[in-house]
Amino acid sequence: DFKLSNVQGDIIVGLSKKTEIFFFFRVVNGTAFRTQLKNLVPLITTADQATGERTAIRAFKAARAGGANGVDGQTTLGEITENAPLLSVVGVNIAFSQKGLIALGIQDDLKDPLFTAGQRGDAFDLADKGTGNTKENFKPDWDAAFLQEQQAIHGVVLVAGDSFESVNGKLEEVKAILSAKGTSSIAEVATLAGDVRPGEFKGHEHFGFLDGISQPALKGVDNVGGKKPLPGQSLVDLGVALLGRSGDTVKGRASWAKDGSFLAFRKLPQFVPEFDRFLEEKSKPISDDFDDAPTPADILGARMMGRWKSGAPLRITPFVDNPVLAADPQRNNKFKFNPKSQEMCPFSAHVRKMNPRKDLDQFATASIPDPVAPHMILRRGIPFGPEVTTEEKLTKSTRYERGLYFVSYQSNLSQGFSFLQKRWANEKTFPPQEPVEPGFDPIIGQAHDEVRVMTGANDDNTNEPLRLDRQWVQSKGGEYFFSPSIEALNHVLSS
Ligand code: N7H
Repeated sequence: DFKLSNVQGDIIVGLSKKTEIFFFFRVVNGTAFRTQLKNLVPLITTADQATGERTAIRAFKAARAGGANGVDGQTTLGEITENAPLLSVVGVNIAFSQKGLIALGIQDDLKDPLFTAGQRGDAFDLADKGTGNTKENFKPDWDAAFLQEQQAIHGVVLVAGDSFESVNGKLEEVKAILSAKGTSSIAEVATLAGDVRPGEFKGHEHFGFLDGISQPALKGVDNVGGKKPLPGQSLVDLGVALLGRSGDTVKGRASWAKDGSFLAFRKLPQFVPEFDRFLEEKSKPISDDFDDAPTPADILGARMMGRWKSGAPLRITPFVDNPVLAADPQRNNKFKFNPKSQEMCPFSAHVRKMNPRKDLDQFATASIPDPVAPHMILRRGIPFGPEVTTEEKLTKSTRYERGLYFVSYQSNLSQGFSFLQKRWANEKTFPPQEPVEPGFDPIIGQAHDEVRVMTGANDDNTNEPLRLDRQWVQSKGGEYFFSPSIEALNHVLSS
């Protein structure tokens, strides 16, 4: 009974995004909102529409390249954004916080305690920066929009597409529907806009690394109708992403929650000049003199990430970048780690912490053959903020806020985003490698009052610890949302 047309498009396929606006709102008139939402549903981009857009983009690209078709099943951010301006594609999705569901009169418990409590309630355990040293008295250092108590965020409209004009135009359409007949059912809490980076940096996040390479493939979606996962791509149960599907182990959820997904939104500013300065100062001098020898700073950055900026994985090419390999979807994700060694890629490297391919095989069981699979998330973020200015480069300090609007989808927040942050990124002893302590994820690992340390940064002496002077990614808040199925939007949330 599974239909892509019943699932919001950002969850399963991903909306094509060169620009994306996150419009955070509160419901001020629940009755009016329920009526107006009914008229909004036809604007919501479903997963089958999003698939159609990708196919069109791929065909367009193939035609322009003069024949060869793109690789099916996966379109990189770069591929989409490169062509989107000529195709004009705009998508809309909507999701609700627990307080939002209550404002609509929905009393059902979705059985996800982190969603119920809201992200503010998880901030201390995520080890976000803030004041107070207990969960009870903790006040995170977040942007005001995410700290509102009286004016709490009830929902978010995501509008993504090829240009700010088209995306903004679509958002105006959405707002008009939600204020039809002179009754505005919502009030704006905050509007945030993200942009894919310009020119040669498209698809790369602000530290410079290519993003969006590795995503899980979903059973029943990515392995049917002639499609198959890319080499190295994990094929996971549909229920890892969608509630009520095989692999969602939570029982007793309301039936209307089926085919919805929890959306974790995080505003994650990145301190880029400071990051670059660290790489320059702390990398070990090298005397490599072969063609294309990377700089010491590039080597250290790659060891912290587990991939070169091009996207090429260290596990395949540990000493020198390989942009050709990086650009080949048949090869750029086809690797597993050697659980015994961090010579080629540090145990704590961001991509190894977040997907410890083969490192956890000792924990495999008959019912969970791949212990990483239940923790996989669909990543749908977008960078925000301007390029680093010359002045910032010279002074090596951040003046203009920039970073990542992180978005992930999962059927269970305490298995997905929240788990990855707390149990793997922030956990010094993960992956378990006694007597070696891998240390923090140098990119996103967080600690309240501890200087973060990683090992494995120096490939000549992998046990040598490296002090990570500061965090270069620092959360400014966010919220947990539920992105319902189209049926639920039509028949349960609206009236
Ligand atoms: Fe990460 N980055 O650009 O530096 N991430 N991430 N992430 N991340 C990945 O493989 C980045 C964050 C995951 O399957 C790549 O597609 C930045 C959070 C997962 O091999 C790069 C930030 C969480 C993967 C980045 C950030 C994750 C992944 C390699 C914050 C979850 C896939 C590209 C500002 C809690 C791993 C790729 C795999 C990959 C970056 C945040 C999770 C380059 C800048 C908060 C699961």
